[in-house]
Amino acid sequence: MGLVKLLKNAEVFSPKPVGKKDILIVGNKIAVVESDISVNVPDLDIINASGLIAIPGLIDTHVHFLGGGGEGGFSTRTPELDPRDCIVNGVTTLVGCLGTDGITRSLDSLYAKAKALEECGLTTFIYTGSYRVPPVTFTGSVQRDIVLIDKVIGVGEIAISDHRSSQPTYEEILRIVADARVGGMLSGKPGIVNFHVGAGRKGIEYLFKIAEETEILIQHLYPTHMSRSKKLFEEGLRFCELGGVIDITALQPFEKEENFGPVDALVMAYENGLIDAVTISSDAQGSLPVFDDKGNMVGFKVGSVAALLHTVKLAVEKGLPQELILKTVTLTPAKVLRLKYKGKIEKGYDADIVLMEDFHIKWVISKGKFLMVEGNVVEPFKVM
Ligand code: FWO
Ligand code: ZN
Repeated sequence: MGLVKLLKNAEVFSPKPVGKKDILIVGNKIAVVESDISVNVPDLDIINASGLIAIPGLIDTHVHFLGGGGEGGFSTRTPELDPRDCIVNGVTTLVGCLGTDGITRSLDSLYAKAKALEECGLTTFIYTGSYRVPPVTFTGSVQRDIVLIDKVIGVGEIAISDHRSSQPTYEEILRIVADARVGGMLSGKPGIVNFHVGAGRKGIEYLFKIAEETEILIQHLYPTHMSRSKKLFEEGLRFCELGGVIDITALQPFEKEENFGPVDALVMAYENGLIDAVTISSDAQGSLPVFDDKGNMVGFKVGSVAALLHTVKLAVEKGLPQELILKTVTLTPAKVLRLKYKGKIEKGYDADIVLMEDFHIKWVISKGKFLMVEGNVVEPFKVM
């Protein structure tokens, strides 16, 4: 495989639809997106992408790299992420987190797994902390973690309004957000706090208070699981009207959309003109527990990265504009994470490109490297 690759005649969604184009890749970058590119260099890889659509590699901002779970005892812990799942589902950039179990799941292991996934050709980042406040950290301070640990881009998933949270006070949450913001400023990172929002009645009350009563910019507040209920999502849309971005958890391939779910949320966001303020993440490898009214876990499933494209497909089949739905898993998360060169198929951007036909992925290119060729995942995998 050479350093120069030419994808011919793809229907490009950048995510804006730009029609049939050739895409020239040089090294790990997109060099040109044009019609009829002809280039003459040795070792040129030419891929005939006729009949395929090209979308930017998907960006998943909430993945339990190590697995999570444990809410029903040790036997309910969930398995760690297999990089092949990411490639098969077109996810090329991921942010890893710890969840309920911040005791037996460590930040050191999370960092190591993020490096392992990077060795397999993906782009990874992590949140410091876990559900609990005060947050577990590498260095004793979330601000130092963000400034000194290269892959740390923020704090999360900090649980609020949930029977599994540490019942943090508003002041504790405010201090974490303030430290994340300055940590981000000092290191050129987003300095976001990814909040796990449970079903509790206080919803994202704390986040509104921070946005409305302090100098902290709303972009540092990134609540997830916001389509957990219609009521919570409506509260989330009000947060978007203040300039915030909210994240919803994708519908897992094995789930049925009950009374309210992510696709309903996407329709509601679209109808309110707020689709650009919504991202979708998978909660992959996290546990999706079900509790009875006494708070006992009565069952659980495991999240999958497959949920991202699955939810995009369902939303498109429901008639929502493909380019706007694609933005929720490409350009919008890239903006939240302040990844200047991700989330678009455009000159100068990282060559993270997925070629697919009817949502069946045929080729995956990540940072200019083939990770999937004609439907087959490419070895070598340094991990597995
Ligand atoms: C969500 C991750 C939940 C873990 O509420 O937060 O439990 O640590 O593995 N998952 N607790 C899933 C719902 C959004 C369906 C997590 C989990
Ligand atoms: Zn969560």
